[in-house]
Amino acid sequence: MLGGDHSTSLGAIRAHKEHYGDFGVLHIDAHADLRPAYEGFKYSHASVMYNVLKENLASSLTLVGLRDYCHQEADLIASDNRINAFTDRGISKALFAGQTWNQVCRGMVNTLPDHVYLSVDMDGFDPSLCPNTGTPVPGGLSMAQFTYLLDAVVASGRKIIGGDLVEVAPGKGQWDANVGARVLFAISHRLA
Ligand SMILES: [Mn+2]
Repeated sequence: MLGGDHSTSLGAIRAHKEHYGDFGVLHIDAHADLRPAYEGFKYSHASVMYNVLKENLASSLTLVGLRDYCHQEADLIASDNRINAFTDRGISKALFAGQTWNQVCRGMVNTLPDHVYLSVDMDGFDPSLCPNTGTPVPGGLSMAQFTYLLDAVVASGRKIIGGDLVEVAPGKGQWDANVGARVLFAISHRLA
């Protein structure tokens, strides 16, 4: 599914639940998107994963690249055992201390059940790859880290049953769209 802002993933995930039953969500994003509401609106891009959990659409949620979140979201991450968070800070810390990207990815993959729905917010990447996305945040994944992670999911025997790419805003010169197209291509090649 190609977005649109991140609120659009909810419909796609509902449809996958109906068709596939149980799966976990691998959520790549600078944000947790776990707010009960944003400025009073319950179905905004900032609440999409809150709604996924609230509607019991996913058995687990694995957040990767998280680096901008509020206290309320941190509390939910700490208290809901369906949520596994790999913050940008935690990832960097592991890499700086000598862990390999392969080891870090294995930790992420281990949190996933057999069936995986992939939700990719463009702002999960380093902003040099998405300068025109709505809410860019310093830090984030490189393209190579992203494709390596997807390969690690597939190599583990898990199946990526579907996915989405959201929050791509072309901007002047179309650079974000160029990257977005390549991200979409990378996802499509790894679907079960
Ligand atoms: Mn998002």
